[in-house]
Amino acid sequence: MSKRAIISGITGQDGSYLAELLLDKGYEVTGIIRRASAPNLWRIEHLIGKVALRPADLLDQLSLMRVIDDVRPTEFYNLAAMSFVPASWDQPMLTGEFNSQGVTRVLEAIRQVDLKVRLYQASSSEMFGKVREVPQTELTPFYPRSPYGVSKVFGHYITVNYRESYGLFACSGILFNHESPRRGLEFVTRKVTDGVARIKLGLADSLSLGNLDACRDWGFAGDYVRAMWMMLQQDQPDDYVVATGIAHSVRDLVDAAFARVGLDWQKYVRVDPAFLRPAEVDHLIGDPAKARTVLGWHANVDFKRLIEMMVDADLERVASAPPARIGNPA
Ligand code: NAP
Ligand code: G4F
Repeated sequence: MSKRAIISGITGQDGSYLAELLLDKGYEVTGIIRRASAPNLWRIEHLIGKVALRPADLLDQLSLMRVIDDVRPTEFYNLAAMSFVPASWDQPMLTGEFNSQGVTRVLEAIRQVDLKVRLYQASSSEMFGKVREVPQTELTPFYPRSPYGVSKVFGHYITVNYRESYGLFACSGILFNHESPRRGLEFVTRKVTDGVARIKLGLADSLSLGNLDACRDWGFAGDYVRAMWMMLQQDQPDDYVVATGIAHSVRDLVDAAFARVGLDWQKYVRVDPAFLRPAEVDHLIGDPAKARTVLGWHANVDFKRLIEMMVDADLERVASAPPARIGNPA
């Protein structure tokens, strides 16, 4: 009998890659989508007809219970979240509803309907914030620096708590930044690669950014969803850091992206204080030793290849898009 998985957040970057991976492995995949006034399926258009889509929302307990009861999944991947850090200062309470209580609702739904469902919870390196040690491991204390980071700490510990209280097979992946051509345009990697494509094609003459000194451990989303699946195939539930172990600054990112199209970034990039954050996470670098040893996971795509892949995809998309549709191809 084929395995059944539910993915919350299937319309997001990670959800789309995870759906592809699970379909390849023979899973029946159901994606949770929330109602929007306009279609928001551009990342999974190629999967329509291969995945089932069901309406539910992290804000609505009964909708989660109903979908679990109907589908009876073997695995539930909770990827849905308000994931953009700056927006969490604008809407801290809603961020908590999605990323903290939303996780509790998923856990409760599983507990009430079928305790055997295995759960993956999308925890984040943003929880390390003002880092207490370098590199960060599963044992590094958290010091979140944004409402988003705080909300994810709650989501992380409530998952641990349900594992310890009720014996739920629940794993948290503490994933460091991971990117792809499907990344939202507001995140710095995609903002830069999209900006480079527009400048190269003569559609823009500058790119405004915030803190160029911030460092992140950037990997490829396609590699990271593999780690999510691996966690749920183990004999015991546990938490894992997923990272490349190599950090780069935003300045390195800009340099690599402009170099891909033969331009000198210093002629185009402006620093705009509007993109600085009330509190910054200066430097994240993860130690993926446990994921490597226990899961056998490793990243296939390095930073340079990732940025080249994203620049190339944005060049192609911007060059072929009619003017009104330049942006996310929704
Ligand atoms: P993303 O592209 O922003 O996708 C977020 C998804 O969550 C979207 O499908 C969105 O649906 C859905 N969603 C938001 N609120 C919802 C709600 N109330 N009910 C149901 N669905 C809701 O994020 P991502 O980059 O794929 O990240 C996936 C998860 O990993 C998130 O939890 C994120 O916080 C976490 N994470 C990401 C990274 C990273 O570097 N990408 C690193 C660590 C952790 P709509 O399409 O309707 O908006
Ligand atoms: O790309 P970012 O917006 O990602 P951030 O804040 O690290 O969060 C992402 O990774 C987390 C994992 O650590 C996830 F949990 C979270 O959901 C999300 O996927 O910003 C990266 C860095 C920051 O230090 C920011 O200050 O880039 C710096 N930056 C500089 N200029 C900018 C900009 N970020 C954005 N978004 N836009 C800029 O213009």
